Amino acid sequence: MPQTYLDGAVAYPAEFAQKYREKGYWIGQNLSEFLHEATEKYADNIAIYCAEQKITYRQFNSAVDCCVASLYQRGLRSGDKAVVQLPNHHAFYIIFFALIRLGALPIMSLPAHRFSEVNSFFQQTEANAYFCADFGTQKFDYRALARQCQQSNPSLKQVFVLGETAEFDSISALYTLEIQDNPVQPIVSQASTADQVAFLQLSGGSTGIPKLISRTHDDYLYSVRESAKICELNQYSKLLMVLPAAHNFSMSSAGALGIFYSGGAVVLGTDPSPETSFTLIRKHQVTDACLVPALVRPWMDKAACDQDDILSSLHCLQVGGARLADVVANRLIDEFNVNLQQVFGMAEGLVNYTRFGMHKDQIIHTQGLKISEDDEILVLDEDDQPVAQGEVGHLLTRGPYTIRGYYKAEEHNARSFTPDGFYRTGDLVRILEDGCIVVEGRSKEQINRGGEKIATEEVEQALITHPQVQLVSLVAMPDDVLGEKSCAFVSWQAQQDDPSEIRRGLNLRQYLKDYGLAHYKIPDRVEFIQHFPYTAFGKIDKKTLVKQL
Ligand code: AMP
Ligand code: DBH
Repeated sequence: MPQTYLDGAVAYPAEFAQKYREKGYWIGQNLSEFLHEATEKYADNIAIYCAEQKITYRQFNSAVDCCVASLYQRGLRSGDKAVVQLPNHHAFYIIFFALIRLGALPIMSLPAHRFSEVNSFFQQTEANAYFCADFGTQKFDYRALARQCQQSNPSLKQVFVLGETAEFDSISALYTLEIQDNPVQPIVSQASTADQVAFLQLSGGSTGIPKLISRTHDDYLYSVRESAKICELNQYSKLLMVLPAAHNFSMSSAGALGIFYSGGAVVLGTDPSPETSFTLIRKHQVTDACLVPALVRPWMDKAACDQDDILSSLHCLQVGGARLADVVANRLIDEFNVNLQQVFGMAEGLVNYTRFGMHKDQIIHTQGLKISEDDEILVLDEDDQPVAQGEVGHLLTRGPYTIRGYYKAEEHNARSFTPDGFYRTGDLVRILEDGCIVVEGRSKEQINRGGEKIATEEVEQALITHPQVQLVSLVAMPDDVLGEKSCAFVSWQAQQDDPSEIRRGLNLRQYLKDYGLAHYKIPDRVEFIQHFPYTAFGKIDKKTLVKQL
């Protein structure tokens, strides 16, 4: 392990690192150099469209330099850590690259996160800075969240706000998008070397709070370059970004970084509705878009209603994050003439894509092929033995861009990784003869609500803090639109003036909001029961609960 590797991050074993370098996967470039290279090649191309603003690569890179100097002036240093929770706005990319160029570590929070999650990021990392919006697009006051986090985390010294700053520092004051006659002298890059951790990505979490995923420059950029090739991006590509920008899919599959690698443009939108998205697609002649399955139907409905052939105008529509129903994939291709690409990935690493030249059946019924021939894939049964070819089993993986352990999670890592470094993804898959992977379900306790992952244990732990809740269990229920929704089974300690069950359910949901859980984690349904079913081992039997739905 390199001596200076970030504390708490699990490094790749030396022999694997050597192999990945020899094979040309890891090229020794860090993300700061990556942006410099893009700027040298594509200086006058537009990199980002954000509302009425157009930002060239030259402006982008100089804004990053300017931001590095400002952050340095305000006391941020190499080795610092910062939780970044910003809406889809150019500030997000500028802050991300500025922190990296400064040698500080961004922690990629999503706008939907609330106190429970954001606070846990500070607790786990002792981050000393927080970048947030005033209200973002969610009518939620992130400055109040900042104050709450400051109270419980003495490490948090600096808060930077986009918009109305209140008592905090201003993000807009950190940089300008104008090219200056006398530019700020850029601070010599303090970015970590390519083999070191570049930033912390988040998992949807399968137990408790989301886990932190340390990604190195080398491994991340390998996946970005290969993804950009698979997605056939070039300097004329324009990618619509209406999913949260910090998500791993949005960042790297091929995402904004794939676009920056290719010299194309990211078109930012803060709302994924078809109305807003179609307007942006038309205005900017967008070529590519990435969506979660839950957004596909409203997009199709709007296009059908308006007899609009906008979807077929795209070079590619990517869908990933949760299983896309085969019938929907079929409709996209047959009725809407879409060049569809399914994307099955995870912030931990492994990403699979259907390829453009594939047979229609492969694009509709599978989640495609892995990126790298050195993505090692195992499909195992309950006893960790390989299943027969084509059979369903647990997916485990190891490779040149898949982590070897979560950040500071030794105990959990012992369960989620095999001793020889395979990641237990928790997904149930099947590998077809042509090598394509099909996702059949999940074995881990996670609900996938239209691509937003809910760790059941986290919501259960929040519910159980309610004084009248005795026992809880959160399960997935099938949903036509979102794929899955959540239902909480609750046993309730009755009191004399107990409200009706409906009122109780409403109160519980409000309780969870006040507790600080993200909105998408609040159970869609609450069922009150007297007795829980148990397995032979004495655990609550979720399978039987699901049957009661
Ligand atoms: P995370 O570990 O939070 O990054 O979430 C990754 C998980 O999302 C995967 O392990 C899958 O369970 C799920 N997922 C992502 N893409 C797809 C897809 N195209 N089809 C089915 N499940 C998916
Ligand atoms: O769901 C995911 O985490 C995901 C989906 C598609 C992902 O991380 C990715 C592509 O890179």
